[in-house]
Amino acid sequence: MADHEQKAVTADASSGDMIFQPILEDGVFRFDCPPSDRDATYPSLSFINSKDRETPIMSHKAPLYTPTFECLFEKQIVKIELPSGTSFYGTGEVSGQLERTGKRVFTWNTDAWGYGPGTTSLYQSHPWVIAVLPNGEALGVLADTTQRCEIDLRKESRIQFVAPSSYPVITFGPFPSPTAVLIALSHAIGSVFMPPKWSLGYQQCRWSYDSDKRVLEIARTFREKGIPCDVIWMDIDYMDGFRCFTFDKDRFPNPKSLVDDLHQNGFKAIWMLDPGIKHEEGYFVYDSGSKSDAWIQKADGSPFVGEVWPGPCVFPDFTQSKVRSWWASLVKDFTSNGVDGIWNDMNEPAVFKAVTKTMPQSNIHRGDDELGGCQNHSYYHNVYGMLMARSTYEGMKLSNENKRPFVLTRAGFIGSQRYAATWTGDNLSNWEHLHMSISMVLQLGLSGQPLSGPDIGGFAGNATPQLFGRWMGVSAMFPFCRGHSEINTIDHEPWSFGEECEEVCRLALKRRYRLLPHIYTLFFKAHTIGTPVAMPTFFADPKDPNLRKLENSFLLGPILVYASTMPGQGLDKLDCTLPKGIWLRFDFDDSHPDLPALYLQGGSVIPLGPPHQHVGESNPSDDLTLLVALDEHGKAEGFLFEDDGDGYEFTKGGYLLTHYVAELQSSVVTVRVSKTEGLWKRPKRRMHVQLLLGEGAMLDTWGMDGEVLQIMMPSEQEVYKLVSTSEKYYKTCLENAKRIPDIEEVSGQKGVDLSRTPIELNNGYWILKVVPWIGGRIISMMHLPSGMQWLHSRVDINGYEEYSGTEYRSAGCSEEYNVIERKLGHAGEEESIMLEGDIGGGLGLQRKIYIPKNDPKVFRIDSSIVARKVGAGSGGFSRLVCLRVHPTFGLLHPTESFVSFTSIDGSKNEVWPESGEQFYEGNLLPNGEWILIDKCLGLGLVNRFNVKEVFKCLIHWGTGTVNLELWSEDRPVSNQSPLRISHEYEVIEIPKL
Ligand code: MIG
Repeated sequence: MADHEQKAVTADASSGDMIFQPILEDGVFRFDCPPSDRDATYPSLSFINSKDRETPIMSHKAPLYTPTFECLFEKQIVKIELPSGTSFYGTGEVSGQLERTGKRVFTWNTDAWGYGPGTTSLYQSHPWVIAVLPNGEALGVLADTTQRCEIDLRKESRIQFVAPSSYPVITFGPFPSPTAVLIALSHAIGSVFMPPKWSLGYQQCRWSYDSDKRVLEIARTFREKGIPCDVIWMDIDYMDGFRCFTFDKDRFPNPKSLVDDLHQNGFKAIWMLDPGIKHEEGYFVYDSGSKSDAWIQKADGSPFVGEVWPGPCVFPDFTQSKVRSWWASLVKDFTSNGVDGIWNDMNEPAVFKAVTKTMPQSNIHRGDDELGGCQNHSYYHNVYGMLMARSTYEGMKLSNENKRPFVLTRAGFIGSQRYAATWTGDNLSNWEHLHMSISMVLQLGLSGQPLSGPDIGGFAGNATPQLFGRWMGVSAMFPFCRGHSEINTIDHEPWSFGEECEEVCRLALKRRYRLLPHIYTLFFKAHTIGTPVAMPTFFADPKDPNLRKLENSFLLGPILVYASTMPGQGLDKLDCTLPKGIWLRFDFDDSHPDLPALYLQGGSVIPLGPPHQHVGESNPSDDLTLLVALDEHGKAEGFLFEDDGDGYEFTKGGYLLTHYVAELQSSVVTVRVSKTEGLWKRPKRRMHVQLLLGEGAMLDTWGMDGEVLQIMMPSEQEVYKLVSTSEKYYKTCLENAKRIPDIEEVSGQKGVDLSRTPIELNNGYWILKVVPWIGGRIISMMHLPSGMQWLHSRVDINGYEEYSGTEYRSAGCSEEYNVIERKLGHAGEEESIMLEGDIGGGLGLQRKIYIPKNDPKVFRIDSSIVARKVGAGSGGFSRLVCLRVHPTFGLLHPTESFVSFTSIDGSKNEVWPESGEQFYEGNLLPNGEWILIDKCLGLGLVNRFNVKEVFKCLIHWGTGTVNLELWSEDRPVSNQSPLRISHEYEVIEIPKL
């Protein structure tokens, strides 16, 4: 940087403490940078009432923590320093560990197919952090900007946001607990819409049930097999040529009658609507949208056309109220086909054949003034999905004021819970993703969105029986519970993985249905008060630092769910860490090693219903069960919310909220109604009280709901006996349960399943996951110091692979490796693995991957094609072969990534995504190294190689990916002349600005 530039920067820079104003309620503050006028900030899109952010309130409190700011290069950097021992959460829909310290994410809604634990931008944006202080109090911090925002939690006890100037920062608290922070947050951003009760049942989806016949067959099978289910989903293939608001004439000739059939059997139907509208004259949606000038524009004012499923598409500009009404009226008409819910996909928005995977940032949205007015796409990108969901929600509401809309959206922004539920996108069918799904659901809940869940069983790839069963077991306890799978995977229904898995799924879902009155009550509270539904375990005792990183368990209200996410390790081998206090295990006589354990917190009462097949089957006069766990003072309490399960009568008093209490006094436990609310009369029904004693033991009694019930507490000795008998019984149940066989374990010989289990190399700097599968894939390259996963893929596609041919996915694609040697050292020792594959014609592909002891920052790969038994007839030479190294790196910031190198002839090169595919040979070949640079992260991945071995280099930019390929020359090999390429990778820091 030249001197004069340096000066200009310094003069321009401003920094200091942010100034505050109390807003909303006691303990909530808005902070701004003093030199930038408060009024220069854009309107809030996160707040339910954006005026609340602009309106100061009277308060005598002053903030405890004041953020500092710095303005540099039109970026506003905000820092908050907190006491050491603070733990971070939130940041919305994020993969990886639950406790966020050490992590950095970027809010930029991205179609993140097959994401990994290190992916820094997924489908939704929540510029929001909850800091749990050492004393258990919590502070919430919102960077209220729609623009790309870096949330940097890499430094212990420090939050840093970086986003374009100017934006306000809102702090909530410190309040006494993280729950109190979430309640206060809901006053700002609104709470979750009240879900119809059926949407809390199990839902079955796949891409796609592609005919009405198949849909009905799936529905029938659920009923025949006695597996509860409420909803069947229609993915994109129901449409006529992917045109939204149409139905395929052959496969879905009469949607109305299909839905009637489904309804008759107690199922609801949900249909997909994408934002990409086929650019085709004569198609009614295109024509009417063009007439109302509804499309997002390019910088030159013409409609932007981008490719998605239907081919060339235009995109509704949901930032305009006029366009939202237009869309809502289409939705309204669509709903008359008996549509119960709508699924909004691809609304990041995702665009094919673009390296950024989305539309150009220079596109123009002519947004409403109250949203920020006319702006380019970078301003509205992160809220596009939320505004689409909002418009869809409004359309459903228009069609029937007396039904609650149900919308599921893939993209979202903090605040989108007002309109839609969400799921965690295109995950992978593996154990790591099963594990991550717990934290992801929890983080969304900590970021204002309580209604979420993963694709159960995993979207991409085929599940194994045990993985599927376990996933169902955990997910049956998640707020949103839906099985889904990608096109071309094997069947992923609960009965697709053998009878043991089917039984586990049946048990898991029956549990869920027994708990539905409880889950529904939690949602009523979430909707009316803003309390969370699924919470991390530490919520039970935020002061206890030992709970803050627990990822295998979570709370569903006062229920603690404890799951194993390790293959082969069932519940029987799990050591549960429970919060302090009383936690009493219970089950429905359904304990199984592949299902999670359930505990009820002392002091709670929860309502249970009978195990129905679907929500519509239940009615108010069903027997009610109360599960009671007394606290150390012999007391317990809890709620049951009941209403029509749909519609809005509940807002006019049409409901019954019952507060039950239990109390132990002189050896008698009395259970009674302490308070009720709402106009509904108490139904005449029997009530069963089950008093938990621990280890599954219980005492019970029957009576009528509304009356006082009593249970005699036996002597301590007797209680002890009951508990130990029950414990023994539980152990026998677990031992005798029919476990789900694990294919990965049982197939002892080499083969598909065995070789698909990754081998991990880990030296504290790099974690590499290698599968000796096609191409000898490295499926994950995680660099610990930067926290970045440079490459991640499925076992069967992409990642780092090597072929013995120049054609991509050629015959070479069948090159399967065996592990022939493996040294997994302890920290500081060399870690290595040798792989070998037979490529026919007497040739072998050999590869050694190792992390040298003296240089742990790099890892090396030596590969060669060697002659093993080359026939004498050919003079000891093989056919022509080429060794092709083919790594596919994931780009976290496709617009800010490029490849940099100096050629042999000394020329310097920067290769950006626009260049598509480029070969370099001869003097233009990189001189022994090239670097993949991510400007946004300030990091580069260096790839060094021996120029004598490399004949050609290829850069190929894909959709959010880049291949940096090394090709050997193309020649025959003999015993004396193998083909070889040795290369290594290292991560370096690149100065950021
Ligand atoms: O480009 O509609 O995440 O759930 O099945 C893929 C097909 C489009 C992505 C969604 C997935 C859905 C799929 N969609």
